[in-house]
Amino acid sequence: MDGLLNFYRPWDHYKKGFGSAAGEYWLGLESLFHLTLRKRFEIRVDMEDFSGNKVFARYSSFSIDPESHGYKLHVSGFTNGGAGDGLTFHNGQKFSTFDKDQDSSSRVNCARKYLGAFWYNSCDNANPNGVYRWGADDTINRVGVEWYNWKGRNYSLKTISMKIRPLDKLAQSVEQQRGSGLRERASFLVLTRTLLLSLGELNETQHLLTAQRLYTLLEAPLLELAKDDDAQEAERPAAAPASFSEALTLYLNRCEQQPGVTTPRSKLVSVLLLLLAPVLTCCLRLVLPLDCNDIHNHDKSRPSGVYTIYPIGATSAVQVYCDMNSAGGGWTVFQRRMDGSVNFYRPWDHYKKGFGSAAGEYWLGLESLYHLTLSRNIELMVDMEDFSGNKAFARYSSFSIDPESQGYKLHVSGFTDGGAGDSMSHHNGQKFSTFDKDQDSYSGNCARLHLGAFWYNACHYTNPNGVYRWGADNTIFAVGVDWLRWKGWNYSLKTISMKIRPVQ
Ligand SMILES: [Ca+2]
Repeated sequence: MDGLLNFYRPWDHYKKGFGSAAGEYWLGLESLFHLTLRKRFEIRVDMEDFSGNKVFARYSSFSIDPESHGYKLHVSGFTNGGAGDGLTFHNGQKFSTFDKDQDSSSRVNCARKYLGAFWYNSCDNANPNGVYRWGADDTINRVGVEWYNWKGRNYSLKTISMKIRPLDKLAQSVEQQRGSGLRERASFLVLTRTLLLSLGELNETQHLLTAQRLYTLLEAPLLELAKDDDAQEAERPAAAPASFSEALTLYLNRCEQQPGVTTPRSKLVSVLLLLLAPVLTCCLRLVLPLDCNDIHNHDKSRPSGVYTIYPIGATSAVQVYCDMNSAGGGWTVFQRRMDGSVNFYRPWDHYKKGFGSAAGEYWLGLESLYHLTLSRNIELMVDMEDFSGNKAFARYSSFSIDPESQGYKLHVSGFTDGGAGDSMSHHNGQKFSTFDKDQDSYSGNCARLHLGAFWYNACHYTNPNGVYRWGADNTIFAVGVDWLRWKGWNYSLKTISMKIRPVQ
């Protein structure tokens, strides 16, 4: 739905599930198997393109076999909702991931070739777990979030969701209740998260955690509150509210009925603020550090971790990971890959503003980076690790980028080898490129060709924002998280982090 989550993942992730129910996610094959085990299920696939057109495909029968049978898919009874039949082609196929090839192609590993995970045949009519390519793109054939029968091989959908429900009526109503509970919880999480985002200070993960904590905190008292109010009114039967949303509605109605009481919405906000106070207080700082080096200089005992810095002044609070250990510490990390959780194939405005979570994978943002390197001498360190536990680094004594008006042009020099070799000097003097803003030195579009975003030349010696490919893979040339001088073009690193600090 938004291209925030990476879906190119190994078998155990697809087995257990990943992502967040409020956003992009995969439920997990094991849960799916158990859900469809005892009842007859139908499946509906809803999708939307980037022009706002919506269609669906529906199948009256859906189930999957247990893991011992490769979670084999059984789907039939197609009804066309405008999307065409993308799934019947996959009927009878086992589930395949890049590290567990159970597809029907003897020539290729479909998951590696089409950068997804699915009940691949040889290979697909639908690739819902492919790369979120933000619309039409035929640079690399068929790797997007594709539904062939509607938009062809090289159109990556804006949204797609696959949903199931039991055919049997009684079971259906139970399932609907359960579903509405989940929806209610999800919409509460979204609401609270939006509120928290407007308050600034916390990152995405913390917002979600806080929202979840608030839900837990508020659910019982509100149910209790609404129940008490009901009991006091003699003319009404004292029916206890059945759900959280019912309790919340009752509570807000009471507030509205009493004259002179603050409006329900502001009341809800004040309740949330009250509960948030400790969280916010601990985040407020007396000083506004520009970068991790400021924090490090203020107190050399502070450990590595997530801190708030202010690269563009008091209103520019942003969370970063500070490396307080490497080579004397005080490093501000502006790019980090470590577990393949975040999707890095994103448009210009995402790379300008930054994305991800400072506690995990993230990109700080070109605008912050520009301000951090402005009128100071800055050095760059790139730390990396392969899947065998080997570590290496490359260090550059000078690093800066130009403003957006100059395409955030890169200036990097003064290489010192920490075993990784020099893959950055090749990019010196290049502007930053994303798939939707080609400023590279190649006739084609390097970002689309290498599924990343970087100071591409023609095109790269390193692709730190490429596809997290979990190690060696030469199926598609140089699209991984590569560092040419250490592991070549077809080895996607386990971790890489790019960090800066003022020259000491
Ligand atoms: Ca170009």
